Amino acid sequence: MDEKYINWKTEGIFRLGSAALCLFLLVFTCGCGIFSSVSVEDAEGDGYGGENDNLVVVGFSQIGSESVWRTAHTASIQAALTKENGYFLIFDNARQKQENQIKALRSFISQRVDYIVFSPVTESGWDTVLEEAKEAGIPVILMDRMVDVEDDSLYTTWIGPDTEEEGRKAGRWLEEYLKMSGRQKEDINIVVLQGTLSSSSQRGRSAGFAEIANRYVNWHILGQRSGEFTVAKGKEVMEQFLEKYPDIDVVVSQNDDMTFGAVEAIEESGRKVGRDGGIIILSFDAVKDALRMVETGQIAVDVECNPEQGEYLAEVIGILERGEKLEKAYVVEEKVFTMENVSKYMNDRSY
Ligand code: GZL
Repeated sequence: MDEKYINWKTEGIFRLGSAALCLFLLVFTCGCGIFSSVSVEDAEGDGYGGENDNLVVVGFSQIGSESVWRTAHTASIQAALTKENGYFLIFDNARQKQENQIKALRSFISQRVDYIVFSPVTESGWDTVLEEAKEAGIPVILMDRMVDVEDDSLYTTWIGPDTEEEGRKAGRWLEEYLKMSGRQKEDINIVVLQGTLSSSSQRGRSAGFAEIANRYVNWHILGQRSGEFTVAKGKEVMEQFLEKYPDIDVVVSQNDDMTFGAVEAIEESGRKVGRDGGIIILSFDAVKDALRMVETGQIAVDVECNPEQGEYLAEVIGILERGEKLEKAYVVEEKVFTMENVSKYMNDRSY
């Protein structure tokens, strides 16, 4: 994909995003929902005509609710696409199944929504349904994860993280740490908890980290297995790794939820985590509970993956509504958190 990456300054959007997200959480908990967000079934039932005629109708197929990050991602989009902001949001939770996403996309097409938005659970298998959306003249906006299609006219644009760069950032941190601690010549035994296999996030983080790891003959990736981005599976796989590899030095865990499970497994096995003689944990997402573990030293580095993409989506729809020039890709900005810098960001975190 020959994309022009645009790094929108997220200062303004980020602050707005956080405020919108806090509003969402406040309103949602008091039960006075402000969303026109309905499920696919409800929308197919009585539709959204009448008083909603002047709203921009968006069908959004979300992967599921497998992680803290995913919940924040969903909240960010629901907080941006409110009725007050001029949207009618039809939301579907696919529960990690591609067939549920394809069903939802077909439902959005039959309801003639104005825009289809989805985060593809895995990269392949989308050509047919995207052809159908193209035939129906409905723009498709990809969010978070990417599809692998021959013809990139099958989607209008993509908003998300550069997960390959995230993988490189983790590798570069480890490189630097080993140098600073005089261990750059030591044999380093590494295991990798992969995210959902064949998702662009898993493939990107794996490729980016491997690009750095392949420079060092003394870095040994002993095993890589999918923890499916969840706490439970992450713990289960970590227990298997501990059983099989008695001398693990580093765990690369491709999201914080798997990290929570992995740290539990490591500590239950009697081993420690941390830079002072424990297993070094490299994690991704940078959700608040994980950043607290960076502050305590249990997680050595957490590479941010920014889920607050709702404001970016609203900006992109605005560009399309105004018929202005649109880029093929919009990359969200992301930081790297370590014990040295994390505290100054803790109050900013809304997820
Ligand atoms: C990343 C996103 C991943 C997160 C996980 O772009 O797709 O999915 O890292 C989430 O927490 O489940």
